[in-house]
Parts: sequence; C-alpha cells; structure tokens
Amino acid sequence: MARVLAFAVSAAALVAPPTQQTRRPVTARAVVSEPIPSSVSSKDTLVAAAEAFDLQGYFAKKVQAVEKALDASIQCTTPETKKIVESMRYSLLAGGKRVRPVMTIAACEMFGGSEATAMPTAVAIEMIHTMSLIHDDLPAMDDDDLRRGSPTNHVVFGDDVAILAGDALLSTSFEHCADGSTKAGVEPKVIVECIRRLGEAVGAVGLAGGQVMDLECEAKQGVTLDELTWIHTHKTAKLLEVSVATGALLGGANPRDVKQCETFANDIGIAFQVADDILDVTATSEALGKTAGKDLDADKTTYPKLMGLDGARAEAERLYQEAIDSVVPYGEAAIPLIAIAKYIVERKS
Ligand code: GRG
Repeated sequence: MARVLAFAVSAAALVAPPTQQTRRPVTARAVVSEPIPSSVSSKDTLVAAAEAFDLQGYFAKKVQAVEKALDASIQCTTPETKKIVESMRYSLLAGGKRVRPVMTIAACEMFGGSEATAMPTAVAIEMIHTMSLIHDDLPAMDDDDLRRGSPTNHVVFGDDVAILAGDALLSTSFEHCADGSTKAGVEPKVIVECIRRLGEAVGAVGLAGGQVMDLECEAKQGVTLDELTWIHTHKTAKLLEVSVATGALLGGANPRDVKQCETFANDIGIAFQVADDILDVTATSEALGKTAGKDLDADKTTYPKLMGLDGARAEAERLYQEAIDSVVPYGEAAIPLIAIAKYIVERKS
C-alpha cells in the first residue's frame, strides 16, 4: 500500500508542520440532524489540515482491515465451488487501491459511525467494483489482458467462467451487505436502503447504463462534453457516490447530510475519471497496472481530447474545489475525505 500511496501524498504535505486539526484525533462527530453551520472551520484551514494529514498511514490501516474483510468474505466451502470461488477471489484479492471501501468507512466515521458498521457495505461495494472490472475487460467490452498488474480474469479462467465470476460477485455483494450489516447490528431499514442504493448504482441509471452509453459513443464521432459527463456520472461516479452515501447513512447522517455527501462524491467521481483519462496519455502501463494509451489508440472521446491536457487538469481541480465545498461544513471530521479527494485528483496510477 505504501507503494500505492507514496506518490499520491506530496512530499510537501508529508513534511508540513502539524496544524491544530492534525494534532487532534479525527474522531469528532460531524453535525447530524442539525443545521449545517456555514463555517465550522474555514475551507483554507481544512485544506491545509488535509494536506498535512497522514493519508498514507490512514490508508495503510484502513486497507489492511478491508483486505482482511475481503479475504473472509468469499471462501470455498465445498469442492464443487472450487473453480468459481478461485476466479472470484483471483480478481477480488488482486490488490486494487480500495478507494471506494475506504471512502465508505471514512464517510461513516465522519458522522460518528464505526469501521465495523461500514465494513460489510464497503466489502459489497468492492465486490461490485471488481465485477465491473472483470466484465469491462472481456473481449466483448474493452478486451483487455492486463488488470491490477496481472492477467485479466478471462485470460486466466476463460470468458465463460469470468462472466459467471462477475455475476456471482454481484449477487454475493447484496447477500454480504445484508448478512454482514445485520450481524453488525445495523437497523433493518438502513440495510434495505443501502441495498436499494447499491442496486440503483449498478443498473440502467448506474454502471450498466453508463457502460452502454460508452459503447454507443465509441462508434460515434463528435461526442459532446455533456454526453461524456453523462457516461462517467453513471459509469464511474455513481459507485463512488454510493460508497460515500451509504457510509454516511450507516454513520447516522440525516437526508440532507447524505445529499451533501452525494454531491461531494459525484464531483470527485467525475474528477476521478478526468484523472484516469489524463493518466491514460501521461503514464506507463507499468505505473498503471493496466494498458496505457488505450483511449488514444482507440480514438476514444476523453476529457483531454475535448479540453486539451491543461484544460482537463484545470477541470479536475475545479471539480475537486467544488467537491470539498460540500464537506467543509463538517469541519475536521471531513479531513480524511478531503485528503482522499486530493489523492484521487493527483494520483499517478
Ligand atoms: C454493472 C451488470 C454490470 C456490468 C458492468 C463493465 C461495466 C458494466 C461497467 C464498466 C465500469 C467501469 C470499469 C468503470 C471504470 C471505473 C474506473 C475508473 C475503474 C478504475 O478504478 P480504480 O482506479 O481501480 O479504483 P483499482 O484497480 O485501483 O480498484
């Protein structure tokens, strides 16, 4: 994990003197069910604190807990399931950045909830993300043979098993969210709402719809910025949105706070894709752990293609600023989410 984040947290941020915020533990409960104060801390103070925040240490700890929960979530219990479980575990435990589950936990903790409460949903979201990567890499979709630095699932297990492993990860995600959250003592109505949101995020107004529109636009000339943004709002941002929104819900946030979190995550989700498009043209396959330059080769419509590289960088920064405006009202409890947002925009892989 250190390798993953070492580049992301700037040297300046790591050596910055601790501020008032960073000396205090980030466990303060955010304002829940009360009016959002206009300025708990000024934006500048919070951003400075987020820059000084030990994101690398925070991520290392959270990712360790997430990896343990992912490992425990899918086990082979009978010899007949050996192959499908092997295929599911191959991709699920292939060492992604785990940005989404860490954001679920960070949002839950921002409202005073615990890591244990958020974990089953965090794991479910990583299962959904992993299934989307398996299906995205299939010959009928992006036809890629490298993912997370390893051969893609269908290269190792064949298209048939890869499709079924994706399907099994998707259905297991709902089962895991329901089962694990019940065991963690989450209120049934909150569990149902989390599962409803997960379902929506995967369907026609989520990943699947975004992917279909993406496929349609691949064959089309003159894709507009609005169309590109629709694709990525659904294909990429929706899963980040549900990660943060379910985390907030599990932490006890009221509907208005959940909405604020959605706005934050949606902006960061688009910024995530803008950064991804920039990396496709600026990073190596080795650094990315997947094939670089694919969008360029396929003449895909991307943010750099529509806005230029500098324009795309400015757009990522604009979205980041807009995103953090949505969580500034939560004061120092928002520091981990702000630091993660900064990492997403500045990441190098
Ligand atoms: C949802 C039924 C159903 C099918 C899937 C294939 C598909 C439909 C959707 C594509 C979704 C997709 C692959 C979006 C791209 C999102 C994205 C930028 C992924 C990279 O995420 P990282 O960088 O990856 O967090 P790691 O490997 O670090 O987890």
